[in-house]
Amino acid sequence: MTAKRVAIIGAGPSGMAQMRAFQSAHQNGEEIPEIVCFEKQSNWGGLWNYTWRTGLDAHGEPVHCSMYRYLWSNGPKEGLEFADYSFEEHFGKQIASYPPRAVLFDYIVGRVEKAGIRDWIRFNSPIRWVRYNEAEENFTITVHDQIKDTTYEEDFDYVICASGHFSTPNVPEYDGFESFNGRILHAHDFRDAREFEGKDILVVGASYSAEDIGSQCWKYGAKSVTSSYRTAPMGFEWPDNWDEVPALERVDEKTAYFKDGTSRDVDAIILCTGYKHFFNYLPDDLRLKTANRLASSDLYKGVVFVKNTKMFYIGMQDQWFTFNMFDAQAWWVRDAIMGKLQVPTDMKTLTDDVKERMEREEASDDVKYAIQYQGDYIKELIAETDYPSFDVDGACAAFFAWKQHKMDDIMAFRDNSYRSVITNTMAPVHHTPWKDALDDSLEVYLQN
Ligand code: FAD
Ligand code: NA7
Repeated sequence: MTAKRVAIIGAGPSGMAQMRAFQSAHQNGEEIPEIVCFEKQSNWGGLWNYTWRTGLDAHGEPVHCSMYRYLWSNGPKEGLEFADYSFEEHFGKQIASYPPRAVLFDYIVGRVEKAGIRDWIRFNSPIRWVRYNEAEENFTITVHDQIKDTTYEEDFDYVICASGHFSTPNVPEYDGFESFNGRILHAHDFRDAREFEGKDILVVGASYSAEDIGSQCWKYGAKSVTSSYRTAPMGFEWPDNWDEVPALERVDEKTAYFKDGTSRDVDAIILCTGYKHFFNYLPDDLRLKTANRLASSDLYKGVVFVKNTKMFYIGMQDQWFTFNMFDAQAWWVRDAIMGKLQVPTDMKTLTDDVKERMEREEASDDVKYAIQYQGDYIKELIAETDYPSFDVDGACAAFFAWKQHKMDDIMAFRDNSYRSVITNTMAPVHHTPWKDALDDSLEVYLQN
């Protein structure tokens, strides 16, 4: 019998978790399917693979990266640590709790380098199309080899979509945008906060991107930050030169007008208005359509596509937990594919599971409830596989403390430290307060 073939789309944190899951079974002497991971970028790491580019990449593909220079982890690393590869194992010591992008990139790459799975990945290989063949019960994937500039097709028994959902911007338009004299950009195209030094900026949105991009600009010398919310304010105690105002209504050449009748002159407008789940390589019968939420539509156990149970999705939820949740999902999907876990075959069982998850998510809009909800989801999945169990409630506690630290001082929450739930050691306090740490290179960050 020939080995089953599994295609993984994307070598970001989710795809890397999936490869590590299969490699770990292989390491334990189990027979695993043939794995091929297709990655459109020339390196792994997904969003964490930083580029200065915006718009189109060197091959004319939309740039995947939505991260920016000077991005530091927006939550404590104690909430995302891998259970099978601690920060201490990677860095040889415990490190401070809010690592900059380059440090986290180094960490996630360290685990897969140790696993030796880079050969499973075909880089510079965007997926163009996926088709399910009813008769053969398999998939045909069309791939573009950007180096040879050829397209080819290959067949697989299973497809795991891990292409992320924070790269295609949701871009609203407001009256007057076409005649505004300054720059208008979406968070996806924001790169270097120094561009806005001395400028009055308007940030539209009230979630993570608005908070963090506004904070970056403030840190690197923006003259003022105005943030505008549609539904509810972020509600932090902002610095003196930061005002939070109601919804934007329109702009003219240099002035932004808000719902409460106030207005102010601004030099640039940054739309921190979120992202779309966007899969232009998937036909209707395989394409996930969901809002950015904790209980995704149409995913049994949050990973199996109910309309075709040979198709899986990793990392499609809104995220409190990230790397360790992708691990929990990846181990579960591996075992479903290897027949160690049974996926129901009747539609009602599949969709009842989705419905139950959605109702439970909607039962409360309390933040702690949401964090615990996602923590419980991780516990549920890892209880069914051999992923090393860890103190998920301890990680939830780190998130609760983080939330409080943000309320205490939004420009200083990253100066706190937390205890690892993997190695049980306390992180050191970082050597420099976040607001003064202008050089955030790996070398400087690790000087503790
Ligand atoms: P991605 O990282 O998006 O990776 C998807 C991969 O799929 C990419 O490599 C992409 O090139 C590839 N791909 C896409 N389309 C195709 C195709 N057609 N063919 C082949 N390959 C394809 N999380 C944290 O834990 N901490 C943070 O501080 C944090 N900050 C964030 C800041 C920003 C601005 C954003 C946008 C997200 C942040 N996140 C953070 C969350 C982030 O979603 C996860 O950390 C993680 O990157 C998600 O991994 P992923 O593999 O699911 O998706
Ligand atoms: P989010 O968390 O999806 O938030 C999007 C924000 O944009 C949210 O505040 C929305 O307001 C707002 N929004 C969306 N559409 C509009 C329009 N049309 N007008 C005004 N405001 C709008 O995206 P983020 O980019 O902040 O975060 C995504 C990930 O990046 C996250 O996981 C982080 O780790 C980093 P609403 O509250 O719906 O009124």
